[in-house]
Amino acid sequence: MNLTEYLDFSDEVMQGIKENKAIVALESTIISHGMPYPQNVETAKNVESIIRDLGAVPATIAIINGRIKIGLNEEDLEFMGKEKNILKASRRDLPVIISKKLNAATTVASTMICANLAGIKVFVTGGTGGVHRGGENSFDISADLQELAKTNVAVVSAGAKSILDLNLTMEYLETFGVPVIGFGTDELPAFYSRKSGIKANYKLDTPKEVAEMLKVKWDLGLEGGAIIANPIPEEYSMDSKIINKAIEDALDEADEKGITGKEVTPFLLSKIKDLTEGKSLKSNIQLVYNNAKVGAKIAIELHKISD
Ligand code: PSU
Ligand code: MN
Repeated sequence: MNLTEYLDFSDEVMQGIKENKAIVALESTIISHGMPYPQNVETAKNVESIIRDLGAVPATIAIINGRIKIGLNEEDLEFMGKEKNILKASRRDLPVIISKKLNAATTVASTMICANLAGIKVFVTGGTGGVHRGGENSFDISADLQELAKTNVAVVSAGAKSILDLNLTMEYLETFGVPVIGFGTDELPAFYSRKSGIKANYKLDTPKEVAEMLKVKWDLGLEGGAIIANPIPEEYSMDSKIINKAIEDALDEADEKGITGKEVTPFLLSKIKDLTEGKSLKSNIQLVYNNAKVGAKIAIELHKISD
């Protein structure tokens, strides 16, 4: 396959590749389905600036008119944040969305796929999908986990939120050989709060250590990604009682309304935001910024030691 048959690189990303800079992938589901307008676009732009200021190049990924965009310009970002009919594309959705020339935001899974096609090794987001609560009966297990098992892209996140069953998610990742690294912490962070009560697999303290780990993993042919779980800064973390109550109520409502499939995560995120009067959104934005800082540094370190 000729890459240009499907992929469009933005001028900025093209330039970055030419200048031999580290590139950092960013997803778009968080823009189109994870946050309301206009905070979504504002956040996306700020995340890109943080990455640029650290000397790496941001590449936000989305599907526009069936083209895989590696890097979005301002107009594209605005479109992804404002337009109502943007689909949500995970792995299974890509073939139809691309062949039918549709518009779609990419999830963690499909962003990993596109980043990998573009040769990008580090990807920054807020939170990944996982095994949902009750997943042992519903089989609601995000395709993100399978992607982490097979695609060589590292994902920097703030851990997983308790709309998921964190223990089942960790078990699943263990089975599929995906390392879950606590960045500067022994504990798996729980997205809105720093603590989950669950241990991460390993604690690594610096971007360099993470980069060295990734190099070893991929040098040895150990396919798949890794989760670099970076706790939300203390000052933005939420009281776990308040956030857990909001999560419980949102889960109950999703149940009553019979929400299933790919609607579940966006529904829960938006409910939680309403139930916390926007506090969860504030935390969500800040944790993404914090992940962007760590992700850019990891990408730079990895770029230095990659051939
Ligand atoms: N978790 C968040 N914010 C998000 C998502 C997850 O805190 O925006 C998005 C990501 O794009 C993730 C997707 O890949 O939801 C997972 O959806 P599902 O559970 O349907 O696989
Ligand atoms: Mn699901």
